[in-house]
Formats: sequence, structure tokens, C-alpha cells
Amino acid sequence: MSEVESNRSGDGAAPAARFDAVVVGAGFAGLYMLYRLRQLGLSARVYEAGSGVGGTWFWNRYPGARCDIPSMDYSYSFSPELQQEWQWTERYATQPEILRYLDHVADRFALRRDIQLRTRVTAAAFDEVADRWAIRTDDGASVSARFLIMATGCLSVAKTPDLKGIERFQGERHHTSRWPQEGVDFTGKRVGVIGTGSTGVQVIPGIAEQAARLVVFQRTPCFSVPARNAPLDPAYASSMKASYAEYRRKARETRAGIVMEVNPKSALEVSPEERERAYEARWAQGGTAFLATFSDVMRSREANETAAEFVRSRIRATVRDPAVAEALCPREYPLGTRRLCVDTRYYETFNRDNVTLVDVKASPIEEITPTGLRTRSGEHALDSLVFATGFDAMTGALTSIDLRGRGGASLKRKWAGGPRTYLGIAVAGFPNLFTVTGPGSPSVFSNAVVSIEQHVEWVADCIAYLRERGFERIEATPEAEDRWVAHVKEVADGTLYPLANSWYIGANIPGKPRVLMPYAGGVGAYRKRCEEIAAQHYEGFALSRAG
Ligand code: FAD
Ligand code: N01
Repeated sequence: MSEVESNRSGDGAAPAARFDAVVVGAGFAGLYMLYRLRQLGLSARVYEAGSGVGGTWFWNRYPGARCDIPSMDYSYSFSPELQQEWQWTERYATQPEILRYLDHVADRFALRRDIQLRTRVTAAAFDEVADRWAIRTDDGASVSARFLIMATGCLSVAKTPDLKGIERFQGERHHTSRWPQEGVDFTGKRVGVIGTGSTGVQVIPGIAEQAARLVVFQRTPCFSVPARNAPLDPAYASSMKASYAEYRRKARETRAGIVMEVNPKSALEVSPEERERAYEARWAQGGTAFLATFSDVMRSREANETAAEFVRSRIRATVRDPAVAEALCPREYPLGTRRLCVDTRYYETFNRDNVTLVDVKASPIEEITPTGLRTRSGEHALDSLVFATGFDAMTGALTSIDLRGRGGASLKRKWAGGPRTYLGIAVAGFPNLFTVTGPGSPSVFSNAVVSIEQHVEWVADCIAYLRERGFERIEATPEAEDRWVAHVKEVADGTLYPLANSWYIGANIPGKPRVLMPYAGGVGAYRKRCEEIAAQHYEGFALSRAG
């Protein structure tokens, strides 16, 4: 519990509440972090901007929202009881079901009493004399904590493009990640959706079924594979549960935090017939395991092109109008270098009479008018506009807080040329600050829950280590950070990712530095490195006692 009440005015009149740790965010990461801090007997407060827990699954309530990692993998493993009790109903759970799960976790582990909702952390500064963080929130309060743990999410800052005339639009407009809790009724409406990434691919089929007309404004076509979603087979769920611990252990050692069969063959060493059969089999199976059809799909441009051409052939076979099919075929980047989408009847939706695809690369958006959207080739009358336009990913949530480290140094300024971290978990110059799934860690290249659990456990172990030995401060050294940043870049340069204009490299935000932000070295290898560093008494970190 806090030692004193928080100082609401923040004017120094009353001492601020003191915690061992403050956690920012109450999604998968923040909830589990709080649980672990409690286990250590520490006092902690979680601040969450939303009016409920759940993070991604609280905010993204658009129709069709669901995970694309199978539910039995995309869930916590830390509590054997929890994973045995909880029953997922579908192969890929819907947003309401995942939110119910996270609400259940908050209740089951009695987490809510330390979570303050509807409160945004706006600033935090490290006090070098006290070795503590002073943290300010948007309700005017300030508190202090020994450790500050950012569980702010990689995809939590919604991005709406700055389109001319947007404020004059007289219809409804919604960003998919700020969807009204009461839902939106599109019955009888003319709806425009901007964006064809993972979100667009999920929201478009649902809106098409309800709306009178749907116009999809596509700038860059995506590669999408079928989900083959279905009710979860109880026999499969039972067999998974019978060996859950072993399965989870294996998942932690994989590249992406999920057990999947990786074909060791090259796409280029097999006959065209064998290649086609292999892609067909993965297509029939559904999901992101398509990327593992051959070992070199994500390493060799030529191998990748065989997978890309297979998906294009499926698009052409599905979409009846050849011109629309061609417009939906991605050509500008290798498959998988922008997140591979996973869909349910996405391409089929373009066969509906009430759906129109507008290529806004060929005919750019000029303005939003009071009654619709005008592209270079004409105006589309609309009652509703849906922005499936993504996020200021990975760094946005961190740089939008005024974070000040030693000597008042600003994190935003430090990262002006791209994020710099040690392991994606710590930042030189910012003692006692931890970033869960921060840039420079596998994060969005993995089953996020596996990466979140690994970071949370590493941070909790680190804090326990410091306390047991009487250390009050831990800070990444600039040398260790430099080496890690160089390593992340070297690994990135050996992949195809830099070939795409993706949010992975910051390309979706004007002016954002082009740096591949997630670490592409794989979850298993990364975990091993983190464990070695901890075992070597936190190699690359400086630890110090009071004074
Ligand atoms: P979040 O869930 O984003 O939670 C962060 C929280 O921090 C938010 O609630 C936010 O309000 C809060 N916050 C941020 N800044 C502040 C502040 N300054 N003050 C107070 N609160 C703050 N990943 C997968 O691995 N598999 C999937 O299938 C998958 N599906 C996804 C589907 C969608 C629609 C989206 C958008 C993402 C998906 N992801 C998926 C990624 C997903 O973000 C992660 O899986 C996971 O939910 C992240 O959890 P988190 O706790 O790290 O962050
Ligand atoms: O966002 P995105 P998202 N004019 O950035 C377009 C996770 N996720 O919300 O590419 C016209 O991928 C933009 O076009 P372009 C997952 O990690 C997972 O879809 O800039 N168009 C693009 O088409 C995912 O990767 C699931 O040319 C504009 C789209 O908007 C991440 O979240 C589901 C535009 C944005 O695509 C983000 O996905 C949902 C403009 N001015 C999300 N500005 C799962 O299924 C932007 N666009 C697990």
C-alpha cells in the first residue's frame, strides 16, 4: 500500500504517495507485472488511461476483431490453475472473449485494488538524489516510485491521418482502436473504410454485411491468409491442457513464441509441383504458419516471391472481377515484411455487389468533404468513415510521456534518430526504468504474450536481485546499449524486413526515423541472452547503492 495519500495538486504542499513500483498500462503486460510485484511483497500502483483493464482488447472493439495467434497459445502460462480453468471457445478468440479473459484475470488475482483507471501518466523524472522516479498524471497528482515500469503497449497510440477537411465531415467517424463501447450500427449506411492492414482485413467483411454500401480506400494492398477459424475442438483443448506445461516450454524456445512446424527445405530446392502442394497444404491449414512453409521464405527474396505469387494466385482465384483482383495483389514488398494478415472471407467480400475498392495510390485522397471523401478521380458520398489506419507503433506511447532521466535528459530527444535500448528493456541514462516489450526486443515479431511474460519475469527477478543485495539503482551502460543497438541492426540487415515501408520501420508516421524497431533474432535466442546477462550479475548494467 502507498505510504501517504497522493499529492493531488502536485504543488509540493503535501508529500507525494510513495510506491516501490509504478506500472503504466493495464493490458496483458501491466496486469502480469502487478501480479509479480505483489508476489515480491512490493507496493505498486498501475495507471491506465482507459476506463477498464485489457489494453489492446479494451480499445479495439471493432466488428471482426480477434487474435491471429491461436487462443490456447495467446494466453498467460504463468498460472497452471488459470490455464486449466479457462475455456476458449474458438480457435482464434474474439475481442469480447479476450477482454472477458483479462477481466477474469484481474478479478481472479484481486488486481483491481492497485489499478487506477481513467488516469494517464503524462510525465516522469528521475530524482538522482533519492534514486526514485517522480511521476505525474493527468488528474494533477504526482507520486514517487523506486521503479517505473512501462507496460504501455507497442500498438496503443492510434493514428488518424491528417486529411484535409476531416473536421468538416458531418457523418460519424471512428478509429478502429477507439471504437465506442456500445458498438456502431451501420445498417442502411454508406460507409468508407480507410486502411487495409490487419485491422482493415478484419473489419471490412463485417461492415460489408451490415452496410448499404461499403467503399474500401486502399493505398497498399496486403497479403492475407485465411484463418480457418472454427469452434475449438474440446478433444484438442483437453489434449493441449494435458501437456500444457511442456507445450509452453517449447513455445518459449521457438523463433516466434509459438510451436509450428517449420519445413527445413528451401522453396527453391523443390520442384514447382512440390512447392505448390506445400503452399496449398498451409493455405488449407490457415494462419501465420504459412510463413514457415519453407525455411527461406523470410530470408531469400527469390524464395519469398514463390510464396507471394501463390497468394496472388489465390486472390485471382477468389475475386471474380480481374481488375479488382489485380488491384488487391501486393507487389511492392516481400510477403511477411509487413505483418501477414489473417482473415475470414476478406477477398470474398470484394465479390459483393455493395462493396467497391478504390485504389488511392492511383487516385490519392484529396480531402474529406462534409458529405464524403474526394479522391483525384471523384467524390464518394458517405454517412460514416472508419479509420483502420494503424498506430504510432512501439515508440509512440513512450515518447508521448515527458520522460526525463539523469540530468533531465529527455527520452524523446534521445530517440530522435530512432529508439536506443539495451535488450529493449532498459535505456542508458534512465535508471530504474523498464520497458516491457520495448523496441529492440522480439515484441511484435512474436506471440506477444510469450514475450510479455518473459520480460515481466526478467524485470521481477532483477528487482528481487537488487533488493536482496541492497542495490537501489540499476542502469544500462552506454556501451552495452551501443552494442545491442548495433546487434539489432545487424540482425535486421540480414532479413527482408527493411525492404518494406511498414510500421515496423516507422514508415507510417511522417518524419519518424526509419529503423527496424523489433528485434528479429527470435524469441528463444533472445531469452537465452537475457538469462545469461542476469546470470552474469546483470552484465552491461551498472548497479549502485544509495548515495
Ligand atoms: P496494450 O494491450 O497495448 O496495453 C497498454 C495499455 O497502456 C493501454 O491500455 C493504454 O491505454 C495504456 N497506456 C499507454 N500509455 C499510457 C499512459 N501514458 N498512461 C496510462 N496508460 C497508458 N499480438 C499477438 O501476439 N497476437 C495477436 O493475435 C494480436 N492481435 C492483435 C489485434 C489487434 C487489433 C491489435 C491492435 C494488436 C494485436 N496484437 C496481437 C498485439 C497486442 O497489442 C499484444 O498482443 C498485447 O495485447 C499487448 O499487451 P500490452 O499489455 O503490452 O499492451
Ligand atoms: O494498421 P496498419 P492496423 N491514406 O498500419 C492505411 C496488429 N493487429 O491497425 O500501408 C490511405 O498495419 C495504410 O496504408 P499504407 C498487427 O500487429 C493484429 O491494420 O500506409 N491509407 C494501411 O493499409 C498489425 O500489423 C490483428 O499505404 C492510409 C492501413 O491504413 C498492427 O496491429 C488485427 C492512410 C494501416 O495498416 C497494425 O494493424 C489488427 C492514408 N492517409 C491489428 N494512412 C490480428 O489479427 C494509413 N493508411 C492479430
